[in-house]
Amino acid sequence: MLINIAKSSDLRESDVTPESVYLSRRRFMGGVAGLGAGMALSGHVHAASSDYSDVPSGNAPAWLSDKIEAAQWRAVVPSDPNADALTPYDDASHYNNFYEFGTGKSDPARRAGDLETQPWSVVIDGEVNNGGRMALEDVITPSQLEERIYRLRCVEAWSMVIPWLGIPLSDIIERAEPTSKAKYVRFETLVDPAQMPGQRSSFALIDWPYVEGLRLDEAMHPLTLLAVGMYGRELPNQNGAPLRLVVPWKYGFKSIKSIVRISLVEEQPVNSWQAIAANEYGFYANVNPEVDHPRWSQASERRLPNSLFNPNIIDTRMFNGYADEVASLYQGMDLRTHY
Ligand SMILES: Nc1nc2c(c(=O)[nH]1)N[C@H]1C(S)=C(S)[C@@H](COP(=O)(O)O)O[C@H]1N2
Ligand SMILES: [Mo]
Repeated sequence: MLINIAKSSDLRESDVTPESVYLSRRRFMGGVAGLGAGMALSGHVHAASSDYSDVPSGNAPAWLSDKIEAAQWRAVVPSDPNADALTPYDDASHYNNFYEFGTGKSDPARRAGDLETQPWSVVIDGEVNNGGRMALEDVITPSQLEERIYRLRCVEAWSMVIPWLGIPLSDIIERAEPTSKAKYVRFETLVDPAQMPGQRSSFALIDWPYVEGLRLDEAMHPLTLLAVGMYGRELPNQNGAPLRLVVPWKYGFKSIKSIVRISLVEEQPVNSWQAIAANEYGFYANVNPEVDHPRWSQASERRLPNSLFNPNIIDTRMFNGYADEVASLYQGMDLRTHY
């Protein structure tokens, strides 16, 4: 797949990190990383785990710690150095949406801590020649882990900038060998009411499992990531450990957490939010400042962290600022109808 990542989206490390971190990082940079087929992303080799001294260390299995040590830097956040400072780890890990653990923003951090994520397996099935149930380690280790700094824009009009560690979803799809019938990818989150209190609530809106979907070309796009970590460590449970999707040009609800099943399918999947309110949430969910949600304007967003005195409201950008990379996927489509 030949994709040219436009220059406007290159980000120098000096753009997003405080100078001290940037300087200490320099000694890790060993040159330009081996880039994926035909991709023009700029990159540097560095030791990802060395850069986040204020981030609490987690409990990664050995295979994942080793992968993180060997992670490659590949910066792809569009480039406003002032607007796109990294969100502090503490905010990114304590202001979450993860309805399996409750509907409040602080519920996931308080209630997801005991989720058992080791061992973890993922079923890859549907229209594939090479599917089956795989240990997470076997899903991830054949690929090079990459660090990607992306904006995350929730449809509730708040946003963050997060350094993910993950692998391109396309790696996994290619290894599964989709058949010619495969047109979409469907994802499911774990169902385990014993561990997920939100799934025990009789008031839950969601008909579990939480489901998401992508068109196959969206899933194969080089920006689409399956994350196993953030801020140089494994994912905290509240952020979707041990495996979550990251699709930076779409509203946050597309980025499904704690994935246990990836299916290649012929028909467009119905995602959970679409099933609840199809007039409010569509299948595409591309960030679009010109198409408002019935209850929220999408023209601007609140960039975290913010406060009463510093509301930190910024303009929302088309495709969350990734238009150069992804607009061509939607050529000829009416984005008002396909919201
Ligand atoms: N399984 C599952 N995945 C989910 C959600 C959820 O409730 N359940 N919430 C989504 C929403 S609305 C957003 S904005 C992002 C939030 O990701 P974060 O908590 O890592 O910032 O996760 C998405 N993935
Ligand atoms: Mo969201």
